[in-house]
Amino acid sequence: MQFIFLGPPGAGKGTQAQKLADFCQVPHISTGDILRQAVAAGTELGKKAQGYMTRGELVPEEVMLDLVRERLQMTDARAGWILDGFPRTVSQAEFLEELLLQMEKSCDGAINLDVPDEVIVDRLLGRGRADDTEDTIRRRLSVYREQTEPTIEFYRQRQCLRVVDGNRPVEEVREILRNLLPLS
Ligand code: B4P
Repeated sequence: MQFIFLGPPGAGKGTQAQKLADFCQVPHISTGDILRQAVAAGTELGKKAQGYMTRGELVPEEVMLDLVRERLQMTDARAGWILDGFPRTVSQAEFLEELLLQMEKSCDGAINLDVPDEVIVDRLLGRGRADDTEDTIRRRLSVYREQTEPTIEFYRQRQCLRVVDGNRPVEEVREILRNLLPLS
């Protein structure tokens, strides 16, 4: 089972991807979490990523592609995964498609959590992470519109896009997502 979470910052990707991964008993792979852990540990990866994250920009492609390739090839990911935060550009989506092909796997669904901008700003200001200041949130939203939104069309064309209303209580979104699973 391989699912991808798309959607704007604060749409609830991290929240729902974790729940779905627990339910399906596969790893929740969040590129944002991996980068934040690297920043906290002061690793080379963290040093490269920190400035981009604080400014609300995407971390460069050459860093992200190696990171995702290595993570998806780990033993615990063999039976499947829920991927959250990747792809964030069409070129990341093309990379993932090629990688899955090489690994003889496929994507079972790309879930786009749909949430209006005003709700996103309120949610993220309430969360209060280091990159959740109003200026950074606005920047992340504009980066999302320019660079990430085109990935929705990419998956629509491949007929694996599922659009889910993310502007509902957490438990309602969780139920909608469980009902998308082939085994439920
Ligand atoms: P991410 O960690 O992916 O963060 P996010 O998009 O802001 O949050 P998410 O949608 O997961 O929201 P959450 O569930 O937490 O990225 C952070 C940064 O890392 C990026 O800006 C970029 O710099 C870098 N990065 C990551 N991946 C990259 C890539 N592939 N390429 C380049 N750079 C990359 O929910 C947000 C809040 O809403 C929480 O407080 C939650 O409790 C609340 N919430 C969730 N669902 C709710 C609901 N249904 N109702 C009410 N509140 C809800």
